Amino acid sequence: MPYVNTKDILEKANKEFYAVPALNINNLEFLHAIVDAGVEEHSPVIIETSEGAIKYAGNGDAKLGARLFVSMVKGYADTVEIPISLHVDHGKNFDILMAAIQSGYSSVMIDASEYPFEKNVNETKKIVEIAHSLGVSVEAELGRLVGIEDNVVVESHEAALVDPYEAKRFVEETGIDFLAPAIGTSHGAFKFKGEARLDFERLKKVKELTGLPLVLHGASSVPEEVKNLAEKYGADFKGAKGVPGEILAESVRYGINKVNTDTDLRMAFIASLREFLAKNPGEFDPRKYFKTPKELVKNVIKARMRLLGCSNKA
Ligand code: TD4
Ligand code: CA
Ligand code: ZN
Repeated sequence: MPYVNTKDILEKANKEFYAVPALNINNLEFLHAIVDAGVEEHSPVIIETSEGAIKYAGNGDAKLGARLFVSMVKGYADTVEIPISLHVDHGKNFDILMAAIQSGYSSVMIDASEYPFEKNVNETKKIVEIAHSLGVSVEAELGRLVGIEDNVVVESHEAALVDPYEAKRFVEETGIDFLAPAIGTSHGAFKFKGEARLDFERLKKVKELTGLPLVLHGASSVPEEVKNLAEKYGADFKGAKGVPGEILAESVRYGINKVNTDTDLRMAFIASLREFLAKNPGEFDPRKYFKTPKELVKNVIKARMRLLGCSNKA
């Protein structure tokens, strides 16, 4: 069961009340770790790439990056038994979205959430029309992630979070396939100053009014053991704090089906790489020094798959 539409993975998750992690990559090594985790857990896998990742992979050329990612993921998917999809994360640039759709991505996120409601609807609709005509599914976002998004500081006030009645209208007017409602998370390693808290009342209401598969952005947990390992070998991650596992599990009970995760993978990789290099100062073969980082990234993903309930759902 190789390369599939993200919508198929998420509609099954929605029906059966679990979530699937959507895992960001920039290069081949993280893809290895993700696919190995999916195979070992017998879990479906969603790979996602930001616009920055697409440009990076194409060495500055987004069209090339999109083509390379599609051939890498499709080629890889053909060799395994689990369903794998490829998604554009936080798409804002029309040309990059078109390049991804035309290259064969299985889904895209159009992120026009910084605009007023009507403009968000119109921008999203435009992408839905093109994407659906080519069998590509679409995610959109309502509200803003708390913290810094698009270089704008978003305070943790109500206005930044999703309005459930707007969500219902948004879904009806745009025809999107899955929705990311802002409920209090943020990207990166520093999510909460005090106690971690998400707005589950809002989440429940959005689910009740839309019924769609829902996406949680900024969902990394910053595992204590990963943070400690990195700091033992020289990293400075003071104050780093993620969404605790119990809160993620609770969000799945209230209707989250896609859990976006990038920071945890980056941190696991760097923690293990620091350790390896500290212990093997003479090593300079990338195939050797990337081995333990890939292993730790894989283990972090496997733990997440078990937590979200997608193990053995492939
Ligand atoms: O959407 N994401 C991943 C964000 C990826 C950012 O990529 P660039 O650096 O290329 O812009 C998430 O919601 C995951 O958030 P988290 O930081 O919690 O893993
Ligand atoms: Ca946004
Ligand atoms: Zn995100």
